[in-house]
Amino acid sequence: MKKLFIIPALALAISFASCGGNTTSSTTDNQNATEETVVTETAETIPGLENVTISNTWTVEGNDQMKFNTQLIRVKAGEDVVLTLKNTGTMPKESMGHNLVVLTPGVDLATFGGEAAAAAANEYIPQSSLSSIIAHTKLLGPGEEDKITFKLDKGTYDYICSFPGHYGVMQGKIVAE
Ligand SMILES: [Cu+2]
Repeated sequence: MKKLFIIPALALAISFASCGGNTTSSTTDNQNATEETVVTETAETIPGLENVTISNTWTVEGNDQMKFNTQLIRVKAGEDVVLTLKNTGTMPKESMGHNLVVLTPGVDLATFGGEAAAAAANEYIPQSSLSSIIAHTKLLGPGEEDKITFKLDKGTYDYICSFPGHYGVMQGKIVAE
């Protein structure tokens, strides 16, 4: 539910940014927020990126607390990335299944999340948005794992779990450099 607030706040921040330089002191906070938002899109300045080792082999775990244990991944662009997702939980797939979906840059997570939630028949991989998906694992029940291989151009990519209600907290970034 929190993200329902965050999205309008972001839109507000962006609209302030487009107002140009003639802003009053009352908009300073919004400007600062906007700068931080923009900065996170730049690979070199993602907070904590310097602490992440570049590797093209990763294992990410999803659990019953609806969390990925890894939220920042760093890879070499143009080479195979081998990513394994493990569901370390014990809750049934029907109520706490997890997948990992790597999205193309610029995809709106809320829009995609909504389409995914409506795609129960296809394990929450929306056929209408396949062009937004670079790679995805299967939907995993407790104790299951799946390995996927894909390549990325240089850039920053979001990944999410597309099980309904999960993407707001189960999300991370892959930086390919
Ligand atoms: Cu999930």
